[in-house]
Amino acid sequence: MRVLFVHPGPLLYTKVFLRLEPLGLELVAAAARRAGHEARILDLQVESHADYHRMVASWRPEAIAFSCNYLANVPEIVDLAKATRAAQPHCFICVGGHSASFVAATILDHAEGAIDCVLKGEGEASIAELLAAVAEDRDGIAEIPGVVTATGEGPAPRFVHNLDDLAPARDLLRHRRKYFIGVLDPAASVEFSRGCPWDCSFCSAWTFYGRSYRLISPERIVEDLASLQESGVFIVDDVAFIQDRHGFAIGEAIAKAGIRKRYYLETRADVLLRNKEVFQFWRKLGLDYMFLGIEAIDEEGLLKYRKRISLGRNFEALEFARTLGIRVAINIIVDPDWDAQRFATIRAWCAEIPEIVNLSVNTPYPGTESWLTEERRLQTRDYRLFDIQHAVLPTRLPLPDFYRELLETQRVLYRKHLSLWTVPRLTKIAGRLLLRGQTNFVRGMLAYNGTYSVAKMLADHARPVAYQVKLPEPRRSPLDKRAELYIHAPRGRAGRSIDDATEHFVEETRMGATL
Ligand code: B12
Ligand code: SF4
Repeated sequence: MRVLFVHPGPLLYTKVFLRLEPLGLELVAAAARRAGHEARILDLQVESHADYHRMVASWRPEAIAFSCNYLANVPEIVDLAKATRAAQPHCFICVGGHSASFVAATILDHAEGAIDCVLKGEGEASIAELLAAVAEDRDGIAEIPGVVTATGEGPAPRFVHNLDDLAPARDLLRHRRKYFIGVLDPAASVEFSRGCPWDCSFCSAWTFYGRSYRLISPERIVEDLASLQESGVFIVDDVAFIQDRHGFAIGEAIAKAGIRKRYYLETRADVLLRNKEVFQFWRKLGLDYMFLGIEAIDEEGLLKYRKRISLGRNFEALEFARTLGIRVAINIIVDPDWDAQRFATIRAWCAEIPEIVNLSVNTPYPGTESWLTEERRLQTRDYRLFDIQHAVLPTRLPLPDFYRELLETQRVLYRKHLSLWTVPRLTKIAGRLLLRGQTNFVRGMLAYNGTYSVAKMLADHARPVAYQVKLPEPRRSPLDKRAELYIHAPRGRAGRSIDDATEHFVEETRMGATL
């Protein structure tokens, strides 16, 4: 069958700071190709809707599979599906990915028959079976693990048997040089592990994978890295190097193979402090950029996000990260409840520290524990605003003032970040990238003012809303976590490839709300 795999368009963030290779979609496309299908990928982060419609009209795919990792992309995907159904009534249309898995039935409702099914969970595990059923007997699709149709739901999604058996179809991307993060331009995405053993109530990384944590072997990772043209590598793991042994083993295999890349990763402050030597070793291998989720700069804020780490440990982690001599970015969660004074405090604090500070607005997401357990007063249910750049919870300040403060703070931070670079490195790096024909980083910098403006943010809120996020039913009984929360059923300790000491460390630092 001819199968077109589609990644939806960019969100606000992607226009300025980074744009990443759609690794999950490449893995699913590879599984379809292995099963004998002809696969193509279209990434709307770098191509247009006109390109999409042209491809559908000329290539006439028999099936189209959309990737929906981000809730904010739901309306775009539903509208594309409706337009496609009108033009090609016999084409089978399905949606998969992180967010789609949590709101599968609602997506089908919005689509009014234009989407045949949502395939929940890891796409590689069932895509071949789904496509086989589409080719032979469309009525049989409801029997496939993870499938949700308008009339019912199949068995629970299956895990991929062994992550080492997978290889992304990187060759199917049509514009490989468009992916970057900051000065790592171009950058490819690589996976070292999958899942997260912690259980933060505001996060859906663990509910998707049933608190499992699986590793990819150093041999397989080296093979993948060696095949990459890109000098930059974005490690997509939720928390990098949880298990020190794995981090060392990958590093040693990379050193032995003589691979030289520049890496970006994200980790937790307590993991960084626990596994200092691993990060020092990776610095020598080319670790260039690290993202630490600090979330708040006061105990009250940490308590709010129920982070089981003290402020002191967070600052200790920052101190250590500084000794590595790499670029460190930290994330601060902006609460819609903040007043002007609070923004001013953050601006003053951020001006004093050398790190790049990223602001994200506290946004509740379906798929998280807090979505189901906490009373939510949303001021909007417009999917497109659930991108952690807009405020979907009611703001204490009038909305225009909130955005004014937010963007002013972001602008101060961005200016600080740029000035750190300007003298004289930024100009040199930008020049070098432009000479190599890599314009993503420079274009991103130039796009900042056009992308982030109070008028534009407010206009985003004023758009007509065709589809609204569905609120959870009011609770009458306590949360049944297994039934209501997880996409992949938890396998307990056996599902986590970590040693006992690390399991103990996770137990001590997780929120402890679940299995
Ligand atoms: C890497 C990452 C990014 C990368 C880019 C990812 C990309 N281009 O694909 C960057 C840094 C750009 C990013 C940014 C953001 N991210 Co992000 N990101 C992740 C992260 C950590 C891993 C994703 C990943 O690559 N995993 C590895 C691959 C192999 O898995 P995968 O993509 O999920 O694909 C699998 C399945 O989902 C499924 N699948 C995927 N597509 C399809 C398609 C079909 C047809 C099928 C059948 C199956 C299927 O099968 C795949 C293989 O098993 C996830 C957390 C997580 N664990 O999922 C958060 C996550 C997806 N991001 C999140 C958020 C909030 C954001 C931002 C909005 C935050 C911000 N700072 O502004 C931005 C917006 C990005 C944008 N689109 O513009 C949230 C999503 C919340 C939501 N419900 O919408 C997550 C879940 C993190 C979290 N814990 O809350 N992100
Ligand atoms: S440590 Fe917490 S916030 Fe980070 S990915 Fe895991 S569950 Fe999510």
